[in-house]
Amino acid sequence: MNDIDNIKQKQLDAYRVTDKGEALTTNQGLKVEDDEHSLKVGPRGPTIMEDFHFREKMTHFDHERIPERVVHARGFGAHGEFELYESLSEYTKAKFLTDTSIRTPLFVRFSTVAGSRGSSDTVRDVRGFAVKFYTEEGNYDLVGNNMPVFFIQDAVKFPDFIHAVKPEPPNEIPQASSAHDTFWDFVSTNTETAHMIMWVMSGRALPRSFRMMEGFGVHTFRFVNEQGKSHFVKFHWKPKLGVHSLVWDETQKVAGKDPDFNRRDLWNAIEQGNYPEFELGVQILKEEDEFSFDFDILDATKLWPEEMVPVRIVGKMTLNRNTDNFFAETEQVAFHVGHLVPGIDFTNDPLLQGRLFSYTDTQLLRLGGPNFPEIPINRPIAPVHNNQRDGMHRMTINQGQTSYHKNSLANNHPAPVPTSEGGYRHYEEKVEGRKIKARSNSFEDHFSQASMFWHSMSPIEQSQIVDAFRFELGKVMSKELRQRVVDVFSQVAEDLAERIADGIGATPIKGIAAAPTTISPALSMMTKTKTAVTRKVAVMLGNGYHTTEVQALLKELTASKVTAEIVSKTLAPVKGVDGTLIEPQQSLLTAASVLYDAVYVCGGAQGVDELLSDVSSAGFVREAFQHYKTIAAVGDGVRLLISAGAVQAAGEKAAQLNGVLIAEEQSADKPFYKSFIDAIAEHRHWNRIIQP
Ligand code: HDD
Repeated sequence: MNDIDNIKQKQLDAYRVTDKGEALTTNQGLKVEDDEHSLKVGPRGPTIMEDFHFREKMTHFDHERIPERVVHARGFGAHGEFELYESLSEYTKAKFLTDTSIRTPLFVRFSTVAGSRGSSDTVRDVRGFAVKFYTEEGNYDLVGNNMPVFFIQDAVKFPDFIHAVKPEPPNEIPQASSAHDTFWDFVSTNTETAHMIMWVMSGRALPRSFRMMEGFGVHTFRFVNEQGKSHFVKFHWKPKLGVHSLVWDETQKVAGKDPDFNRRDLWNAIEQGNYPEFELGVQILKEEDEFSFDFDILDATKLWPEEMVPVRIVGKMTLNRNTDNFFAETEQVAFHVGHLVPGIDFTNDPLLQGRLFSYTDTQLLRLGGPNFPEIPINRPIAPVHNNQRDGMHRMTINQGQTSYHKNSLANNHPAPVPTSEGGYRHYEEKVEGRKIKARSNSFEDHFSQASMFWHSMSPIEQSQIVDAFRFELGKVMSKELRQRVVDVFSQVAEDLAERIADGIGATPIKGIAAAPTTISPALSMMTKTKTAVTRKVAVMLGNGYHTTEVQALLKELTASKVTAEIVSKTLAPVKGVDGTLIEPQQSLLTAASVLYDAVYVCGGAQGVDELLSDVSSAGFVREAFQHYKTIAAVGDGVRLLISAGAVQAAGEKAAQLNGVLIAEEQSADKPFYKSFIDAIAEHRHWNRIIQP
C-alpha cells in the first residue's frame, strides 16, 4: 500500500501545516510587521505591555515543555503498516488478525526506560517497543519491550523499582544508568528480578539499532475467537535484520560521539527507503495447558521457551514514514496496554492488571487533561461517539441536546452495539477467591529461568554478561551490597557467581545454584539472522587514492545495500590518481569508528601517508579492531592496519580468519569486495580476542 492510501496518513493530513511561502501571523491570524524588536518607548526606552505579539510569542514559549514520561522518557517514533500473512480466525476474531486483505496503519515508539528525555541512546537499559495499530475496530496498543520478561511480578512494586533505578535522590546521579547502589539494593532484596537482570546484563540491553532488536508483549494475553473460545497468547516481533548488539566500550564512546545514535539510524534508514521490517509472531497455548509448565504462565518474570511453544510467524510490520514533527507525534503519542479490540483480552497477570491503571493516569498529567485521545496521533481511524464531554483542550464540537445514556431525546444514541456487530464483550472467565494481599506460590521460583538464560548463552555472550556485572557492581559503593548481589546470583549459576565475584573482590556461595529448566538456543543472539544490508562502512582514503578501486568498492557496497561514508583527513575534496575529485562526508575529526560497522582502508601510498600523518587514524582502526568489526585494507592501506595493531607485519594471513581482510592492489576485485561484505554480515568477529 502506498503511504498516500494509508487511512491514518489521510487523517493526519487534515492537521499537517506547512509555513512555506506564508506570512508570519499571530495566533489570531493577524499579520506581523516586525519580529526583530519589542515595542519600546524610543529605541533605548522600556518595553511596553501593549506589544501583544511579544507577549503571545513569549507566553507560548514559556509553556512549550510538558512533563517528560516518568519512565521511557527518551524515545523515537515512526509510522508504518501491518500486513497479515495468514488468518488467525481459529484463535481470535480481531479483524486485523483475520482479514489478510487489510493493511493496518500503525505508529511505533522505541525508547529507553531510565534516562531523561535528553539522555544518550546507547545506555545499558531495556528498550520500550510500543506499537499502536489504528485498526478499523479501534486502536490496539501492543506496549512491549525488547526483552520478554520483566523485573517484578506485581505492579504495586513498580514505583519502588523505578525509584531504585532512577538517579539517586540527593544529587540526581547517575543519569540513565543502573550502575549504582539503590538499583542493586533493590535487586538483592527482590530476587524476582534475577531473570530480567540476566537479560539487562546481556547485549540485549545494548542494541546496535532499533531495527535489530526483538520486541515482546511480555504478558500472557488472551485470544478469543468468534465462537467465544479462548487461547493464551504471547506476542513477539522478529526483526528481519537479525538481533545484534553493540559492545560495552563502544556504547560508552558512542554516547559522547553521537548521543542520538539509535534515533539517527532509524531516521536515516527510513529516509533512504531501507524500511525496517519486523515479523509478528505468536505463541499460542490451549486454555487446558495453563498448568502444564513448571512455571506459572501468569508470571511476567517467565518466558515460554520457543523450543517448547514455537513462535508462529503471522504477519509483518514495515516502518515506512518518519514523523513530520517530533513533539506532535512522538512526544504526544499515548499508548495504553488496555487499548484492545474484540478478539484480544487480558489474563490475571498481576503486573498486567496493575498497568491498566497507570497509563491513563500518567497521561492525564503529561498531556494536560482528559482529551488527549483527540490529539491527531492518538485519534483512532474508527469513528468515536460517546457521551464524554468538555475538559481541558476539547477539540470536538459535539452537536445535539443529549450527552447521557440512556436517553429518549436522541433515540438512545450513541447506542451500545451487540457483540455480534462488534461490541466489545469481556471474556467471561470464571474467577473465585478471597480478597487477599498475596502472591501465588507458583510465582516463587526466581532462579530456574535465569539459569536457563545463562546456560543458553554462547561463551562470548557469557563473558559480556560477566563484564556487565563486574562493571555495574564495580560502581556500587557498598561492599556489603556487592556481596549480597553475588549471594543472589550464586543461586542462578555457580560459574556465573564465581566469575562475578572474582572481578569485584567478593565470595560466591557454592552448591546452591538452580538447575536450568531447559536450554533454549533461541535466547542466544548468535542464532539470529545475519546480513550486511544497511550496515555502515567507513571508507578511509587520502589524495592519490586509486579511483577504480574506490568506484568498484562503492558499486559493490551499494548493490548489497551497504552504506558507505568517505572518511578523509579533512573535509577538503580528495584527488584520485587520475585527478577525479571525491568529497569526503566525514573527516578524522568528525567521525569515529564506533559510528560504523566496518572500516575499509583504500590503497595508494600518498593517501595512506596522509592518513598516517594524523595519529587518530591508527586509533580509528584500532578501535574497530577492538570492537570485533570487519576491517579491510588494500595495498598500502595495510600499513595503517599494521600501525593500528590490527595485523602484524608478518602475521597477515592469520588475521584474515578474524574478519581482517587484506589484498594487493591488483587483487582488490569483485570476489574481495564480496568477502568483505560477507564478513560485515557476520556483525562481529568474536573469536578475534578470546576472552576468559
Ligand atoms: Fe510501562 C510507559 C512498557 C510495566 C507504567 N511502558 C511504557 C512504555 C513502554 C512500556 C514501552 C512507553 C510507551 C511510549 O513509548 O510512550 N511497561 C512496559 C512493559 C511492562 C511495563 C513491557 C511490563 C511488562 N509500566 C509497567 C508497569 C507500570 C507501568 C508495571 C505501572 C504499574 N509505563 C508505565 C507508565 C508509562 C509507561 C508510568 C510512562 C509513560 C506512559 O506510561 O505513558 O504509565
